Amino acid sequence: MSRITLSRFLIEQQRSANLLPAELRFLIETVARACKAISHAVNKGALAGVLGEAGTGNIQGEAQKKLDVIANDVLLEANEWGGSLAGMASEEMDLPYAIPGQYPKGAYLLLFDPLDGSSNIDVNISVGTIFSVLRCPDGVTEPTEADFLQPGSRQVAAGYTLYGPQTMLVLTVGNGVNGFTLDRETGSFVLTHPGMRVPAETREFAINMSNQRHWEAPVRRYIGELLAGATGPRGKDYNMRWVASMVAEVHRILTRGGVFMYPKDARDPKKPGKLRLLYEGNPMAWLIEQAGGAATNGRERILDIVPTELHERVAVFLGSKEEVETVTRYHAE
Ligand code: P6P
Repeated sequence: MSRITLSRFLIEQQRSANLLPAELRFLIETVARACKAISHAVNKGALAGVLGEAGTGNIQGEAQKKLDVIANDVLLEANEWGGSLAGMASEEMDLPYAIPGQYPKGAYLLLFDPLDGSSNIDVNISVGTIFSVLRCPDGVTEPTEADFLQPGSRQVAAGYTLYGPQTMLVLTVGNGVNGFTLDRETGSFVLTHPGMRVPAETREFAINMSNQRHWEAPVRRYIGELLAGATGPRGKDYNMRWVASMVAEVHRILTRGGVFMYPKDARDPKKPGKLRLLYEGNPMAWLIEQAGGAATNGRERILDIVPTELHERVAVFLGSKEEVETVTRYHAE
């Protein structure tokens, strides 16, 4: 059977599902090309002198890794000239990135976490790029922060590239989730995981247990039941995973099920969570829902949240529907 590359897949989506205007197809291909360059840099690691701290910080108050800055620059440079975008926003940049005047503007806004999980870089554990595409409001050619503050339900494309044992790009444009593996010999992303689905039930959960004393009561109740296993109300034993790289956790859940949680905690009651809504929560929530799973902040569907600021945080409970619905129900009780 002939291999279906990302380019062919997108062309066929454009023809069949009419979900992909040419400008959006071009944007997705450009993001994929940038991720290939990031994959190359990540894989070179120490050999290219790209490990370790950049000596700078970002708006999140986090020390930037050299590869955070490299990945961010690769995505900006790859996407600024193509004519698909009116603007970009990144976890690594305080304000939105305006398309330089010498380039044509387009109808879309691109948001990304250029290298999620970068604390894992120096210890050679999987990291990833997360991206989300919104439509720029009609008539806006110089988007401001307000133009990015759209609920995740308005995304037109979302995905991630996981830099793991394989480099894989996983994408949705609103009609399911498909996974592509990078063939380094030809430089193509090849369709290897068509129609990814999240099983409704699971025996695997992912949470950073060291934060347990800071969780709200519904989360402590829910996790307590998982830990009680077959002796408790859930009637089955569970296993736990924590990679500290959201892209790796979400990929595992899209591949074999599970539930991923990063609850808000009592250390900073004003902060609704650790993860970022616009370029982590929203794209991952859409992918999970498109694959038959569920994604809430414990109280409401993540994709319904109307953002109030670009780097807004969010609590995340996503994955196998049965589990997400249970822990969300506990918040309401
Ligand atoms: P902790 C990575 O920094 C990240 O944003 C997600 O990719 C990951 O799931 C989470 O934070 C890990 O957080 O507190 O366990 O280091």
